[in-house]
Amino acid sequence: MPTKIILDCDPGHDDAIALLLAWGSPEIELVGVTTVMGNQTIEKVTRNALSVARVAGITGVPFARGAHRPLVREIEVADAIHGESGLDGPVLPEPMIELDPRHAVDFIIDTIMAAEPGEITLVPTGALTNIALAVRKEPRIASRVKQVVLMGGGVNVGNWSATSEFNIVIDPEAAHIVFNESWPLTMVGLDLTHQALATPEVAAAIAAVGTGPARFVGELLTFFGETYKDQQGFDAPPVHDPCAVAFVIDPTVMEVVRVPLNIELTGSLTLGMTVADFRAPAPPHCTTQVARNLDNAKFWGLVVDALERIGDPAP
Ligand SMILES: [Ca+2]
Repeated sequence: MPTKIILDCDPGHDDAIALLLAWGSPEIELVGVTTVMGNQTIEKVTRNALSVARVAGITGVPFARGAHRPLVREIEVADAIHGESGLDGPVLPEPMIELDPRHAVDFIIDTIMAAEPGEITLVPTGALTNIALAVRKEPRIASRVKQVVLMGGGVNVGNWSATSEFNIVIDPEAAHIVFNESWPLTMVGLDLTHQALATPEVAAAIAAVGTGPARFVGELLTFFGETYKDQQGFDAPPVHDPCAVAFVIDPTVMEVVRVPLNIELTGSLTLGMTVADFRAPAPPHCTTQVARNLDNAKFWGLVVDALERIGDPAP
């Protein structure tokens, strides 16, 4: 039985690859895609999600637009990394599918409440605004989801500040809500995703697939690689978001450790830090875990296999 997921994303170069990985993997049933502002405005990331859907030939999956700003703070976009469109590099095709009329928050609630308990896994790869709003509006979703597997945060590593990762720090209040809920939560953070580098060997393996979607990913990685080199000094770009999807496909792709996690909301230097308490073994009530070592070959194998399964969809 495939795992049913809702991908909550802000495409975003790595979000786009996460969406392709989810769509091309038989272990996953994509029951919905929701968008949240982050890498760019909600209008741009939503349009990008629909363009990626066309590239991948995604049909029969609802797409719903979500939060246009963080809960408390002003919006902060990552145009230095993802460009003016949020998905600079390839030509983005005109979307073919219509958005679901519901707000993402209502879509998430409706989908989880209509499913069996333990059926839906939430995979957020952007700010946690939609997820926080959903669980505040309908608290029963906390006990009905199977788990939350999110890309965000990092143990003692940041990318938007010395201590903090973009998805968490742009809406730390939302992250605080999500990390303190009762659902099982896996944090796939920078300490893991910085091991998922799109090296020239990875780019060659993707190019060898030889399809339109594979070329699209190649163009995404070229742009992403340039901005990551300029802005963050990486020789090869870390491809964060597909790591969370990969964990749902095959949990053996990374090592995880249970540890209490919480979000810093008041630090003058550490706002949005994901604080992990490793002082003692995790207590029995601890519902959070953090991803550590990545099986790099297995991870990129999943991405290449997904692209091969997607093939060349009709335009
Ligand atoms: Ca993202």
